[in-house]
Amino acid sequence: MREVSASPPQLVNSWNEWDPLQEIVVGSADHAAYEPTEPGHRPQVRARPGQPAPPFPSGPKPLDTIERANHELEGLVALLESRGIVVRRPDPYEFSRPLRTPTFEVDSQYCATCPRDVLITIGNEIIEATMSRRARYFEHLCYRRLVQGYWSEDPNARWTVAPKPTMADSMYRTEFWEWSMSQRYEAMHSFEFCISQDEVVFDAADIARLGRDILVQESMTTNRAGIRWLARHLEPRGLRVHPVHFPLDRFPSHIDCTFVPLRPGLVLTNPERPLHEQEARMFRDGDWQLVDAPQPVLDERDMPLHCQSSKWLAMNVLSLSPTTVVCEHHEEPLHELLDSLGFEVLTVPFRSVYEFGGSLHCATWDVRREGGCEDYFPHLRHHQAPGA
Ligand code: DAV
Repeated sequence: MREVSASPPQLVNSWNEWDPLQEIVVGSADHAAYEPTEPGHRPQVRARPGQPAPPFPSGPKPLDTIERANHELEGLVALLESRGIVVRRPDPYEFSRPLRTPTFEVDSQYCATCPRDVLITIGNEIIEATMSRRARYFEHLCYRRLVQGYWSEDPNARWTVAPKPTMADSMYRTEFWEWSMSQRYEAMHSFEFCISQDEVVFDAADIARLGRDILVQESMTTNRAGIRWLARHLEPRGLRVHPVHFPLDRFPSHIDCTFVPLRPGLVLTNPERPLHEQEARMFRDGDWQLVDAPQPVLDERDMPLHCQSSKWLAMNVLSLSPTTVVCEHHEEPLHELLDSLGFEVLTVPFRSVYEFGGSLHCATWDVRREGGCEDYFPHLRHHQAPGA
């Protein structure tokens, strides 16, 4: 007689940004290329004072740049493994190759350093984002072997691929890049950026998970149709999708340098990008603390030359549990703040990864954390989410 087999493993389970971490994917800088100029992105070298900015490079990134980033990524892997966390890595992919689809062409692709932008775990479901930039259209391929594996081994895992947009010229507003600062200021409250509203577009990193409540930032990488798609997909499962806006951020892209939930009742916020007054109500009414991050150690002008993210990568931290956070090694003012809030602060150097698209939260994708779907905002019980 056959023995009754043990219950199948639960491999895919993550409901929020802070529950105890068990399994995670850490990105890689292997075969990365400089991001190309395209309608959804205009990379620029950071001009040093008194010097004109040279043109942004193209083609593969230099080997020593890649090696430095990989070294720091390995440091993160070692730290996570020393804490008993299972770490997986993406498959290699040659990013300097051009891409040609029926609706667009682009000279090269980017990298597999930031799985956070591409994939998100919501409970037992893995969602592959539509993506918003041409050079990142096929980035999911670096993670397909892993996703396929999770899906095969965990019979409860769900795997959803969001509809791929055309990324044709018509999907973008190229004039966005020519707007003057005063035009941007005027446009601040209309939340119109470089992608139009015609197709479903979102990057996974515009989403923050708080149990039943899912925040999605409207941005240069996520439009209103993208948020509607997520709401229609998730709300029948009992989740509440909240579009969120940070009116002072004129170039918003990805929520994790702006609004970073750390544990039930506490969010690390960006003092230069407050949450829209009305949207902050759910936090105030639920007695959540919104605590501003201190100024980052690096000024904008000291950030790495080819880094397209802001100095606020400083607050792009990774939670290992509601009491343990990993921060970039040099960000001492932030370490002190988190320490005073009762966290154990672990650190790794990570600045060499910045030009590959992000810091510790961006460069990871949590697949499994302990815990289930909690309602951290019970006062919203009668909330009707818009857009469904
Ligand atoms: O503030 O520049 C960067 C996010 C990178 N994935 C910022 C957001």
